[in-house]
Amino acid sequence: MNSNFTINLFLLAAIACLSQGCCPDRFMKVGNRCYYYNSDKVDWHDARHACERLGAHLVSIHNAEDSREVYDLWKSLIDESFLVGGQRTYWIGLHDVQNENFFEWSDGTPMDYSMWCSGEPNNSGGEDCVSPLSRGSNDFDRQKWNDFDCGTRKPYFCRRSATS
Ligand SMILES: [Ca+2]
Ligand SMILES: [Ca+2]
Repeated sequence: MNSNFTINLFLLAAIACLSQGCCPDRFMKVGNRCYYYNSDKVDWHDARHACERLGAHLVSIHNAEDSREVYDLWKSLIDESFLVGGQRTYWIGLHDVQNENFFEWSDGTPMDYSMWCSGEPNNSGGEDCVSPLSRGSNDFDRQKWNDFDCGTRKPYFCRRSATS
């Protein structure tokens, strides 16, 4: 490739980064936030720590738009056949590991919104970690949450803010 062209591309990227904020390698930029999706299935605690090692946290959801943003990103990354089957959705940062039935976000943000599936959270057999269940006939219902066994292995979403 022509080296002037390469340098110009680099400058353009740097200018865009300075004006709108930057995301680290392997993160996807959505608005002023950076997302990292890993399709490797790990338990919730490993997912949490993997995000922290990247300077991020498991995603937290504070309104319907947050939820839709994460879900749409997930749908864009996966095979549509994965839409069936709760085991294939992703860990989010919500948990009641510390105090049963007291749910909190791993990034320390307040629990100010919820979208539980009907009958959930049910702590069935001791479930403390949350993921969309991906059950239902439409995209909104498929975003609704279930508490799972934290040892269940799932892909996960990390998020951090873009840096300026
Ligand atoms: Ca629980
Ligand atoms: Ca449950």
